[in-house]
Amino acid sequence: MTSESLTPAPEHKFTFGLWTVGWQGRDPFGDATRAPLDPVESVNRLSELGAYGVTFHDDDLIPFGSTDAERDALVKRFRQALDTTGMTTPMLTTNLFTHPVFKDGAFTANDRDVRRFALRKTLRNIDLAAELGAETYVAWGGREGAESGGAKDVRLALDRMKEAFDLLGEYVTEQGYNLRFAVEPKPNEPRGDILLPTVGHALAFINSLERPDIVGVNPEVGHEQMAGLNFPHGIAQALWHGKLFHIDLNGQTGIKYDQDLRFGAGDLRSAFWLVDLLETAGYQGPRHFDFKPPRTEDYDGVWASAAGCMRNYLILKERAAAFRADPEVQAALRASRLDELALPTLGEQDTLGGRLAGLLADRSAYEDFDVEAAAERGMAFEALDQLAMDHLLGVR
Ligand code: 3MF
Ligand code: MG
Ligand code: MG
Repeated sequence: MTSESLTPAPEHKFTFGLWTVGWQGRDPFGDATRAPLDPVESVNRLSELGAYGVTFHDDDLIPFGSTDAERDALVKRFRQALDTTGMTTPMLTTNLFTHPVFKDGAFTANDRDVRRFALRKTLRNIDLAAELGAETYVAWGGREGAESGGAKDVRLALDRMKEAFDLLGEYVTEQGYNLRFAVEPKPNEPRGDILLPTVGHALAFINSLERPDIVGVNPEVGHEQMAGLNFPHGIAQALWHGKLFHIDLNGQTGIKYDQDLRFGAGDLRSAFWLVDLLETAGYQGPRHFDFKPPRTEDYDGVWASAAGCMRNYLILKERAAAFRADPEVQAALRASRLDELALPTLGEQDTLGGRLAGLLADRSAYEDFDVEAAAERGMAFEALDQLAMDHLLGVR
């Protein structure tokens, strides 16, 4: 492993939310442990570390309630930092969760005027996203949910959610913006239960929209793991549907609160398989980090944590490539019959005389099939997994 291959560079497409390195460490039990961070400083420091760009919620750059003049000045200054460093802004999003007005949600708040305000706030920031050349607009419905059963009619709330996405889709289409939406699922926190809790729920919801082609998902490592799900499996399915528009990388250890650890911390084996998948499946989008440098850290620790996200990705990319290139691994994959999984279940002879005719006439598929012998065959998965472990741990 060369130090060059572990040096982040813009071609790796590493991006960071302004709210990640800018998190001041305020949590439900404790005050901020770090001073506010100037977004321009974040752009400069992340650029020095080798990042490709930054992403942000409207309020990360333009504090809620700013006047138009203040907004223009902040955007101008920010754009100058982007121009000077060459940093990009591939994704923008809306903060529809911090202000108390969103305490019962935004697009699905019971209060109709809150829903209308949420739409206006989003449309305004979509204009900025287009202006800054973003191609993805993420929608995390953090407050879309409930703590109690009677508080939300979920079917009506989904009607309102669909209405919102249909309107936003109509807007970007009419404006001619080159912008696609990415729904970010999360099962809970800050609401007791959040709507569209997993990748699967989000994919099903997208199918009901008027413009499903411009809506995909932005899955986050920790969010799926909070639901006890296998993140690489969720990503594989999103890719299979052509819906992986964006991704939030971070670390999580099991079913608990949203830890937002740096990427690679938490479930390391899952991170290995995730990087293996992203790098072999042709995912072209940004490798976006949505983590929180722990509140124990000062700003040196924040930048060390951000650098660690990128370094861990590059280490895992190296390890996964070594795994795939290893002749013993290739033999082990064959021993586990992964090549056979790639074959269609029906063959050419089955299609003679109708699709099922061949299968129904094939005695070797049923009447003469040696079920007991097939049941006895080992799958050799343990040897394969140990090879993966050896590569991950750097002993091969
Ligand atoms: C919360 C999140 C969010 C989203 C963000 C992007 C504040 O758990 O992951 O971060 O990623 O809103 O839209
Ligand atoms: Mg999160
Ligand atoms: Mg996220």
